[in-house]
Amino acid sequence: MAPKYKLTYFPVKALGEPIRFLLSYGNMEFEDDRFEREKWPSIKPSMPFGQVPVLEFDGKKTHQSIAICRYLGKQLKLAGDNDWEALQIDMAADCLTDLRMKLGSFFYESDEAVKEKKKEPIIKEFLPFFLPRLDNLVKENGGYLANGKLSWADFYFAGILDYVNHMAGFDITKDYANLAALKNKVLELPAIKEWIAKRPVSEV
Ligand code: GSH
Repeated sequence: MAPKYKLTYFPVKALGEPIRFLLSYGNMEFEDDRFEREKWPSIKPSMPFGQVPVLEFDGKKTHQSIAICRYLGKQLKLAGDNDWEALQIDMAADCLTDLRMKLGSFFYESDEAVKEKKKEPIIKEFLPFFLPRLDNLVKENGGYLANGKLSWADFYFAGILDYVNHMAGFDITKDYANLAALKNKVLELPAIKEWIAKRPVSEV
């Protein structure tokens, strides 16, 4: 029988990987549909809002990586035990989106001179402000992003980290022991280790 879930994405980790992590953690069999970049123009019109990742199940296409992770988190009891806990998880996840968007705001700039100009305040001002706070959040939460326990936001963090590091140009956890430990904790989960051992190799 075909797997119940099909994840359609570029042949990279990036925004697809947290979803792959959660599906793997939940032992939810999925088709890992990675398409070649040249095929994207013909695929784009069939995606709900012309973007991926898209997770298809029960005959429906779902999109928006955070929304999908929140949904899977609920299925896996990784979404907090009450509204307050869910809010803590959402806040952490939205911080990660802010981080990704900040880095993307210079990374995808094609004019090298403009790129450097946009990059400087993000690397020199935004990251030194943001990363200690994120690290401290993990410290205050006993090694997790929220509520002193594992949540879908931790999978989101570990899943997008290679992509974030690639855009930053260095490992953002290098000076932040709590962030590095959180990454390792997620990557060392048996189901995630098993997924990483069998997933296709990709830089980002
Ligand atoms: N907010 C969306 C999410 O979190 O899923 C962003 C999705 C997104 O930016 N997808 C990119 C994409 O589909 C790839 S990472 N790019 C191709 C395009 O927009 O044509």
